[in-house]
Amino acid sequence: MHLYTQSLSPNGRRVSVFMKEKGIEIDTTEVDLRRAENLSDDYLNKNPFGRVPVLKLDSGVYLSESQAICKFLEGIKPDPNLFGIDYEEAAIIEMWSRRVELNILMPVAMGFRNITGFFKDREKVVPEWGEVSIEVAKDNIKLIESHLADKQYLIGDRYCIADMTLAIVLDFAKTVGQDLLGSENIARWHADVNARPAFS
Ligand SMILES: N[C@@H](CCC(=O)N[C@@H](CS)C(=O)NCC(=O)O)C(=O)O
Repeated sequence: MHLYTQSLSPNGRRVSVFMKEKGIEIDTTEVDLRRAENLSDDYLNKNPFGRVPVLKLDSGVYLSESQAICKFLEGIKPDPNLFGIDYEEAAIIEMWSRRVELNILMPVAMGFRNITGFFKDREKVVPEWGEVSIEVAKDNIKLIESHLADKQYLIGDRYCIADMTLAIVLDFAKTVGQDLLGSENIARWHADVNARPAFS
């Protein structure tokens, strides 16, 4: 296997933290997003959407989408379980993963991309859309704050991939000046998740 990633990017970090949770090591090539290496013909043959991360499987297949890569790695190394121990728990974790991706990760990413213009060499940037996106993320995080009032983790008393994704997104938001960690339950939950060795 070979991993193409930018380890410090939020989606790159999703795979690298997941690998640490599992104790998996994979040969890795760091892709320079600033220099648009991810938009070269060679890279687009691996992922036509031109995004990191991509995992080349031993079968020769190029797998992209960080959650899909993590799911594959869970299949290789099932312990510790992060995707659900039976179909009911797997469905609940899927629900939370999608809630986190669609309602927090996406608006934070849109905020970052449109406010900073980090990728303005390759996409249209609309700062106002960025500001609106951050407001959306701030509203949505309030729902998670309430949800965590009587729970240690998103699905209850145990950590799963949805917690990992949310913590990485909130870390990223903070580094780009959007602190969504202010409320009590989120702060307690975040300290707990961030204390995991995989996050060090
Ligand atoms: N849904 C994809 C999103 C991947 C993505 O947006 N990656 C960003 C880094 S976090 C990227 O490659 N950006 C480079 C660019 O937009 O040119 C996933 O989960 O892997």
